[in-house]
Amino acid sequence: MADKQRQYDLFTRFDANPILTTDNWPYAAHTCFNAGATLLPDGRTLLLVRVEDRRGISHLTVARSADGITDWEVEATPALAPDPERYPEEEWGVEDPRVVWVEELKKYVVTYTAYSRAGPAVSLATTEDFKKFERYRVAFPPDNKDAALFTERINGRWAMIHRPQPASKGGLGNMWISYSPDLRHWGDHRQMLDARQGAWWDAGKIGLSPPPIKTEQGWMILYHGVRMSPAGCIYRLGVALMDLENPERLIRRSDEWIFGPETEYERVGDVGDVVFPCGTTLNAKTGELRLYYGAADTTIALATANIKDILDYLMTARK
Ligand code: BMA
Repeated sequence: MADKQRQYDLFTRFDANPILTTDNWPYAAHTCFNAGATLLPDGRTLLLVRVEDRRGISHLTVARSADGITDWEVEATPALAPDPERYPEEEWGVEDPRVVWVEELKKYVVTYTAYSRAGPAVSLATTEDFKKFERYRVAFPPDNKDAALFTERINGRWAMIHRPQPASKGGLGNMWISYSPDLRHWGDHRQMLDARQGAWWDAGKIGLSPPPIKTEQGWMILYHGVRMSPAGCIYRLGVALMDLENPERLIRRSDEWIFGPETEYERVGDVGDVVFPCGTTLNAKTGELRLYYGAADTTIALATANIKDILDYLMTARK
C-alpha cells in the first residue's frame, strides 16, 4: 500500500522541514507562513513571508538564502507593513503575497490580501528591491483572495487570476480571470476554473496557490482545494494546465490532489491540515520545481518535484 501511494507522489518533502519558523525571526512574531517566492538575479532565493504578530495582524517580511533551503537571512524590519492611515483597506493586515518578476516592467509585481473592514480584498503593488513598494491598492474588492498576475501580457493585456467569494454562495468560490491594460483597471472578468461538487477533495472552494508557471505545453496552475468536513477544513493542492494564448481554456486538470497535509507540522498548528503554497522557484536547467508552502498556518516548509513529471502526470489526466 505504501509503495502504491508513492507511485504518484510527485513532491518530495525536504527532510529537515520546516525550513523557517519564528525561531529564525530577529523580532517577536507569532507565526511565519504563506510566502511568495522568487529567484534573485544573483541566484539567491527570496521569500516574502507572511508574519502574524500577537495581535493577529499580518505583515510581510523578506528572507533570503543562497541555496533556497538553509541559512535564511531574515530582515530586521517588515518590507510591507499594513498602513491603514494611508490605505484603510489594510486595517487588519496584509497576507498571502504572490510575487512575479515582470520582465517588461523590470519590476516585481506583488499581489496580496488586504484585510479590510469590509473583508479580504486583492491589492497589487510593484517593487524593484523589496524595500520600496508602489501600491496600486485594491484591484478586486471584498471578498476576494488568492490572486496572482501572469508574468507577461496575454494578447496585449495583463491578466490576473483571483477568487471572489460571493456571500450568496455561503463562502464557496471559484477561480476567475480578469484583464487590464495598465494593472489598474480590471475587466472582462471570466470564470476560469470551477470547484467540483459533492465528495471531491476540491468541492466548493478552490483558489490559485503560486502564480501561474509558463511551460511549453501551457500555463501550469497549482491551486488549492478545500475539503470541508465536520472536523474542519483540509487544504490540498491540485494542478491544471491552461492554454498559453487563451488561459481561460482548460487543457487538463488532475482528478486527484497532488500534495496534501501528512506530516505533523502540516497537520498540527494554528490551523491544522493546511498546506498553502504561495510561491515556487524553477531551475530551468534541471526542471526542479521548489514549492514553498505554509504548513498549518504556523511555519514554512519546502517540497520539490520535477516539472516534467508534473506535466507527464497531467497528460494522463482526463481532458
Ligand atoms: C485561507 C487563507 C490562508 C490560510 C488558509 C488556512 O483562506 O486565509 O491564509 O492559510 O485559509 O487557514
